[in-house]
Amino acid sequence: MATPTTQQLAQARQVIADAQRIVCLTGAGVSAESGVATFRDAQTGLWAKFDPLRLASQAGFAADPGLVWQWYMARLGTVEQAMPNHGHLALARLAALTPTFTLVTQNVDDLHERAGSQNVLHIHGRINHFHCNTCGTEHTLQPDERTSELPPTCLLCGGLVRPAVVWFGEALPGDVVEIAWREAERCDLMLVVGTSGVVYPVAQLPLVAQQAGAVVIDVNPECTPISEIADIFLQGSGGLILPALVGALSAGPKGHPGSGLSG
Ligand code: BV8
Ligand code: ZN
Repeated sequence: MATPTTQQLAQARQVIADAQRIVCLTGAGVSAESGVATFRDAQTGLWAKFDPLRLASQAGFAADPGLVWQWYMARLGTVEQAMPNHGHLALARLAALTPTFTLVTQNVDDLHERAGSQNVLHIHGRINHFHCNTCGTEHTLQPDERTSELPPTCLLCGGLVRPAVVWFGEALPGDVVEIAWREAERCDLMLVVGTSGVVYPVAQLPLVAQQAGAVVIDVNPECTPISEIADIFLQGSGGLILPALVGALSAGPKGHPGSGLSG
């Protein structure tokens, strides 16, 4: 696998140091080094014979609510065991050093928050939040429900409880979409990490930013449709490249010639 050249890294560092408004879009790849399988790698072992697009859908839940519930409880268990990695930590540090930083994640895990990131925009929801699939009433997960064969039932209407994630065919949270698109149209830099860029409408965000004049930097061990349009494609893992990009940044005011980059 190719690694970024010193020149590419230096160019990316300068763009980051000069950026006043950054939007960062992350996908499953940023959590891979924490032991949370990516969506495409999730179907290993027990779940190998199940299509994630089917499991993560109303149709899948209607057809076999127990199977879908157990899949999410298995993923929740993995997420809770996991720890933020150097990639998550570097993004939290970059946010602290950037005047306006918006973190949009497709991930349903809470590793960005546990790394210290604030106001994380979960555009596809969160796996550790629950609500009734019928009336929407929020539900607090009880310990015994984690191992139950079937999803819990809603205390208000008796409907089935589901994780507060966005399933395929479902609308994204309007308030989050509004902020993500607005900030994408106003940012200097769109930093994309660990996404295959195949799920819509989120996969459009880097193009929205680029068409509004922002620089797009993509970090991924594999070349994806987003890598193709990126101004700078840094081929490698988030856990290695993000600290290399952010580590050099000092706490000085951003945007001043040569500032932000120590040593
Ligand atoms: C909707 C929550 C309509 C659930 C998720 C336009 C064109 C084509 C299709 C569509 C379209 N518009 C809509 C669609 C349909 C569909 C869609 O996009 N289908 C795809 C599959 C073709 N979109 C929808 O259904 C959306 N809803 O359109 O509703 C509507 C509108 C109004 C009113 C009513 C309805 C909803 C989409 C959201 C679905 N929910 N997640 C759950 O998690 O269980 S999507 C889920 O999958 C994730 O959130 C994420 O978005 C996606 C997985 O992608 P990635 O995160 O990128 O992960 P992946 O495994 O694919 O790749 C990992 C990458 O990391 C790789 O590139 C790898 O190389 C890299 N990597 C690996 N290791 C590392 C690394 N990178 C860095 N460091 C490492 N160490
Ligand atoms: Zn209900």
